[in-house]
Parts: sequence; structure tokens; C-alpha cells
Amino acid sequence: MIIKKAELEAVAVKPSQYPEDNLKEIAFAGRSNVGKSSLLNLLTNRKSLARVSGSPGKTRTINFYRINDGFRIVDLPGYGYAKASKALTEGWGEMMEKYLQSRQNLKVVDQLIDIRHEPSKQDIQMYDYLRYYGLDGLVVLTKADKVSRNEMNKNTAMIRKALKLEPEDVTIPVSALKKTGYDKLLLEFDRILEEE
Ligand SMILES: Nc1nc2c(ncn2[C@@H]2O[C@H](COP(=O)(O)OP(=O)(O)O)[C@@H](O)[C@H]2O)c(=O)[nH]1
Ligand SMILES: [Mg+2]
Repeated sequence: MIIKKAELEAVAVKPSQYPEDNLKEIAFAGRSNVGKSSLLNLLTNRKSLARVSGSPGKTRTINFYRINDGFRIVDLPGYGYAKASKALTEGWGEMMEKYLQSRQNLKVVDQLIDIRHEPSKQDIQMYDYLRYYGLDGLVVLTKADKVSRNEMNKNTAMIRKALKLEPEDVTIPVSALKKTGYDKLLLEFDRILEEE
């Protein structure tokens, strides 16, 4: 697919604020600062559709981006930000759970992991949760420009093992800086959106 049109359609903290129709949705999950906003901008070829931030932990809403008037990419709030208050963290869990458990439109959650690091405890918890709800199977490894080809292979294997991925699960290295990998991810989107 080619993304020709992308617009922020809704910003939600509760289900009554979600768009009401049956467009399929692919959500992005990952820890704060992993590169979710940068990936969204890369995919849509827009410099600042989503705000890229040097200071993590700012996005505390579920953002619905309408793509080609055919589906949505949903940017979920990042987790694992140490400075977030307890109240914020608890609100986060409830907001995420409501969306992930009950959103009929949601087909898959694209889990983002920084290719340089071992998945955190929260990354693993998040992925287990996605598996439980049948929303797993797509992992994007971000900031691929920061590692050598050799490290890329080694770290991919390490991350696949830590998340207990099955052979059919997909890992796609991407770099927002070098603008690589997004074409493979868009092909994966085509496959997901064609499924019933
Ligand atoms: N080198 C490199 N830096 C990246 C890449 N993607 C994001 N970043 C940087 O990582 C930081 C967090 O990015 P952002 O997209 O805001 O992450 P988010 O919090 O997950 O939405 C910013 O400083 C980005 O410039 C990438 O592919 N390569
Ligand atoms: Mg962001």
C-alpha cells in the first residue's frame, strides 16, 4: 500500500471518544521514547503528523489516525516512563485495557522494541497481554540505524527469544532516521487488513 492521506481523527481518554464506525485498526504499543511517533511520521511521509519528543512520557491519550479513509493507525500511550506519577500510571492501565479488551475494530497491535536493548519487563508483560487477547504477531524493531548488520541479526534473535515469538510471528527492523523498513511494514499492513 501507499499512504496518500493521513489525518488525526480523534484523541481519546475514554471509549465514548473513539470514532464510531467499523474501519479496521492497527495499534502501536511500546515504551516511551521507543520511536512510535517517528515511525508514524515515516509511514505517512509526514514530518510532524505525530509529535516527536526528546522528553519521553508526554502522550497520555489514545490517538486515532485515519489512513487513506480505509483504516486507522492508533497510537497508544507509551509505558515505562519512570517519572510518571502513580496516578498517571494507573490511569494508563485502565485506559489501555479498555481499548485493547473491547475495541472490535482492532485487528493487531504492532509492538515496538528498541533493537539495541533486551526487552524490558513491561515489554514482555505487554506482549504476553497481546498474546492473551490474540492481538500479537507483529513486532517492529526501532532505531535499526544504531546497530551494525551483525548486531541486528544477533539482537533480533535475542528479542524474539525474550518475547517467545513463534516462527510465523514477524519482526521488522526499521529506521526513521534512514527511512528504511517501512515498506516491509506496509506490506504487512496489507496482509492484516485483507484478513477477515
Ligand atoms: N537514531 C534514531 N533515532 C530515532 C529513531 N526513531 C526515533 N528516534 C529518536 O528517539 C526519540 C523518541 O522518538 P519518538 O518518535 O518521539 O518516540 P515515542 O515516544 O515512542 O513516540 C527522538 O529523539 C527521536 O528522534 C530512529 O529510527 N533512529
Ligand atoms: Mg510519541
